[in-house]
Amino acid sequence: MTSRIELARVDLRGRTPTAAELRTALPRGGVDVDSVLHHVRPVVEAIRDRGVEAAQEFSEKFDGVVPASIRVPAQELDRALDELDPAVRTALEIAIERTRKVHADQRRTDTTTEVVPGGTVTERWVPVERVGLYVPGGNAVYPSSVVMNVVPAQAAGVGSLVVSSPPQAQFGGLPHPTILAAAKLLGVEEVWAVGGAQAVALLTYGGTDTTGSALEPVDMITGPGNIFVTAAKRLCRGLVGIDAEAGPTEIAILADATADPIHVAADLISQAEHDVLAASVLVTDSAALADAVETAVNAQLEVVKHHHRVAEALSGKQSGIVLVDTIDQGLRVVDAYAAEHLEIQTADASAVAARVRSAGAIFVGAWSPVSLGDYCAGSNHVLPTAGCARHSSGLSVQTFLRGIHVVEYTEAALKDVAGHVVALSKAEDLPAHGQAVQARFEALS
Ligand code: HSO
Ligand code: ZN
Repeated sequence: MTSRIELARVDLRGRTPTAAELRTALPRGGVDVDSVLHHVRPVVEAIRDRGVEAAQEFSEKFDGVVPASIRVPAQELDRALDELDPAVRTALEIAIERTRKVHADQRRTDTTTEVVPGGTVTERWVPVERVGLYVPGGNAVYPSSVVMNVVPAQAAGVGSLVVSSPPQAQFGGLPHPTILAAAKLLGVEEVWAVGGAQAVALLTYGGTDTTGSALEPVDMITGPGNIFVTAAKRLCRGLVGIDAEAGPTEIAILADATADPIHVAADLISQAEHDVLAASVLVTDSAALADAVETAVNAQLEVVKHHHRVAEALSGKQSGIVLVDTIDQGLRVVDAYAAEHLEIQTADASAVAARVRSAGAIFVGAWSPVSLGDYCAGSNHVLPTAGCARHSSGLSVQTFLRGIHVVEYTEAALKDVAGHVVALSKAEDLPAHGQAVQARFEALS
């Protein structure tokens, strides 16, 4: 018998808080990335200055093992795939197929706009050249995250992809075999056995492996990681592009009295399983549902494998139940919260979902749980956390594309607009700008 947990309650019934007030009233955690920057900066600088030699020292210190070669030999990728559990292989193949289907539809086409006769602007979408995908070790092994990062990059046309994951002592200094197998299944041939902040730095600066092969720096780094990985991304940003600073996972569920409390409880628990800092929030207009969910959570906790992690996440200040008067008010709450994952479990869930403005991904109705999206829906599971869904989207083909404007004007078209360029350049006290246009039409005086 384990002790009963209580979900914190925020009672908004009879109140009309503004969006700003809601943001502070709602349960939300937070990770203080700044607080570890001083630990991470020396790691990044050591890799910048001493490359692989320093990376190997950090692997020994933090992972307790030094890989023979940071570049994982090709035969190890083959072996990992050969030895992969067939049921997992089939599931990964289904996940890859569905994710590819959705992401193929995200591809952009170039557009050419004829602004005036003889003056065009073309927007050309060009993939990032080389991308590093970080895959964490630690609490869980995430081959699904390999799929979610690699598929959009490949669909965008990224030519060169490297996966980096911590070396593991129990696997002789190689990354987890399921990660190697997932990379191979996706056609990624370059995998490095390096993790943590040192992986982010090595992807940024590159180096030469102990076997003499070059570890080429990347242009962009994507993929989740712990606070140290996030801090390293923050320090390397600029030299490389990054996807986002991923925080602990979040689920919010907007539910009414028609929802099944057992399903709601199971979904809240499912994301709490990731991390003691994960957030699970129920927003409901039904006090009876709130009570039933709390009872169901406690019943299910008795049999949950990662009991301590889940119980800590659910009883943390970042999780809880928000009581509202109506689903309309609930919509204002979930918009202000801007969850990474938002489930709608109400009557007429599609209509309610259509009114949501802010969420990383929305899961509609009783048969679309977040775990489906984590693996096999076809959607991407790398999503904005910590309220960033108010301004950002999840990983997509677009993440890996750069839009380049290509400007092409004829002499006549330039001449026609020259006076306006000159006027604006004078207004900004940058007359040489105007002169660059005028010089084409009159001799310099
Ligand atoms: N829910 C996580 C993704 C994940 N779940 C991977 C299971 N494996 C963040 O969206
Ligand atoms: Zn998950």
